[in-house]
Amino acid sequence: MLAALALLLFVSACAGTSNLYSDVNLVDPNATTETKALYANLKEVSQTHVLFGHQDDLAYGVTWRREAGRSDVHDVTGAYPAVYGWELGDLEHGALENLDQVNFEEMKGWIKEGYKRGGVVTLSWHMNNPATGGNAWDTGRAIQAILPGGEKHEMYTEWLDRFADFVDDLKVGSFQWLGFGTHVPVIFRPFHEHTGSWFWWGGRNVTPEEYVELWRFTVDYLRDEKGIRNLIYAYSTDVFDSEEDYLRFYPGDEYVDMLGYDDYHALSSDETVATMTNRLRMLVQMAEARGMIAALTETGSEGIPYETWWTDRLLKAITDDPVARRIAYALVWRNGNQETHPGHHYAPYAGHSSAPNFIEFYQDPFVLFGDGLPELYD
Ligand code: BMA
Repeated sequence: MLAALALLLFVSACAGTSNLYSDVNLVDPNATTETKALYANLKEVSQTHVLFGHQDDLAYGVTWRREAGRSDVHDVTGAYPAVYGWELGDLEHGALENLDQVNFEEMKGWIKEGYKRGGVVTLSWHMNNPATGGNAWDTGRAIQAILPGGEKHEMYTEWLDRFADFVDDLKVGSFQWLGFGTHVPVIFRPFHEHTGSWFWWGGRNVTPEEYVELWRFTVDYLRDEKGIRNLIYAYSTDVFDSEEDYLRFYPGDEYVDMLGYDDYHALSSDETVATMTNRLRMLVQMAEARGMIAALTETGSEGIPYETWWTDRLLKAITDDPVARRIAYALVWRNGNQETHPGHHYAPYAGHSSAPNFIEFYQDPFVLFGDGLPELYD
């Protein structure tokens, strides 16, 4: 009996990692099987489709909060997004809720829900300024203070410990106390939009060397000290004009799994749609040259005033070029609740003027929502 139990435990411990995906070269060579599978499958599906993603989709919408099973995207199309974005800001302080009042324990539940539905999970982190005590938008210099030897270094590793606990807790399956269960793979997108100067980790507030050091320390710590095995590391800039521009803060191929960028500019007029296509083309080229995948990690039009934005701008920008169309996913930002953030929404809700066009976008065979996904974790 004991021997059988020991064998069972051994088999379950081995099940987490595998050499099945020997062609998947992740930052973490010991990433779980499901993490590697997700990467391989995203690479494949990106050849023919784009996945649609939405930030905070299950937590709240324009007119509701915390309603089981609800989603503005689902209200309009009858389908959930394929990619679920979630935000960790304030987790570092041990807060119960993130900076947008989403409870972290509930967030874990929604993350597992999306995963069980076959969807993809990605995490952003508007991390507070560790040196000044201000928020992510407090641009006081901070990186030197948190690197090894800096006066806030220990505090920073405590913040990463909290992050590690969070992603380690994203486990599904029964008999977890016996070592069973599966960690939900997560596309982790730290220190994003760093080519702009609005966060303490980017632009004029740092040197490229500092950024690279911070990135590498963070990855090394999570992978080697904490043994976190369910992360895909995404490097994600703001808008850029050239490969050189994009790679100015690049930590190196051995520290990055996928290339992304955020663009809230190019789709604000018909005239600049081609600018996004051009950027996506460059992005995919840079990714493919490294055997990586690419994604439009954030985009959107606040309030979506242009009724045919979904097909005439977003879909057009992605599909107008045979290379650009090989991005894996495009994610639009959150649907801020009307009570606290009137007008701050990036997906339609039932009755919104762009809803009919969003349904057209959903029905386009090139676009995948949650209901059209192939198996991504097998
Ligand atoms: C920003 C806005 C803010 C929010 C932040 C983090 O773009 O949506 O209201 O706090 O993202 O989610």
